Amino acid sequence: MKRLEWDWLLITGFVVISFAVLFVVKVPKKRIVEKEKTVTLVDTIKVPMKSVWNARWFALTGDLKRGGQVGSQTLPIMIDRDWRTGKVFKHYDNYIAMVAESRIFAPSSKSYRFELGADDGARLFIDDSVVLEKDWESGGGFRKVSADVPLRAGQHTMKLEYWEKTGKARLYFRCPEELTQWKRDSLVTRDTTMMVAETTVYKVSVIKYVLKGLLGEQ
Ligand SMILES: [Ca+2]
Repeated sequence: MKRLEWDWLLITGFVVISFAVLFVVKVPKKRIVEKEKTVTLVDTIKVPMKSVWNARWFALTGDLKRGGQVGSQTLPIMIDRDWRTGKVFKHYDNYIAMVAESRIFAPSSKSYRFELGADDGARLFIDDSVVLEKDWESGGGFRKVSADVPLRAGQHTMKLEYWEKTGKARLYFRCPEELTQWKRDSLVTRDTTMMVAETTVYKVSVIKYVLKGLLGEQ
């Protein structure tokens, strides 16, 4: 075989092998695609809140101190219970005491009127300070007391203490309705399906890649 024929054979072989390699070798390419996906969204919703009293009842000792707890109950925030000489809680008609706690929310900074009435003794705390007291030490027949209490805007805690020794029994509490209803922010999550842009890496053979480049295809 002549030298020239060998050269052509080598060149042809080289071209054929090169194309074969180009077809086989893959190169990675990126593209952005839209995919339908389930995503979790977090929303803020307003939850209506209403104040209630979480009350615990105690036996009252002979020296007018709270003894052991005898039960608990939830009471509406506005109280007007007139037990007269009947049962106050469970089978207790005498020597019974209560401690109730609640939260209120002042819509603006100003004074709000609170009323308390009791037979025998009661007192009201707001944020751990006594703001109203009805015969707490001495007891006695039913009587109402009231006070205008300055509150800064926002949430406050209330504690109501009450005791009944003997005879008639009654408890009364009032405060502005606007303090007892408010809305609280609450986070909720929900799943929803939406189109999401996503980068996908895929491989393309070199020859197709070159041809696409030449043809201007994406
Ligand atoms: Ca009494």
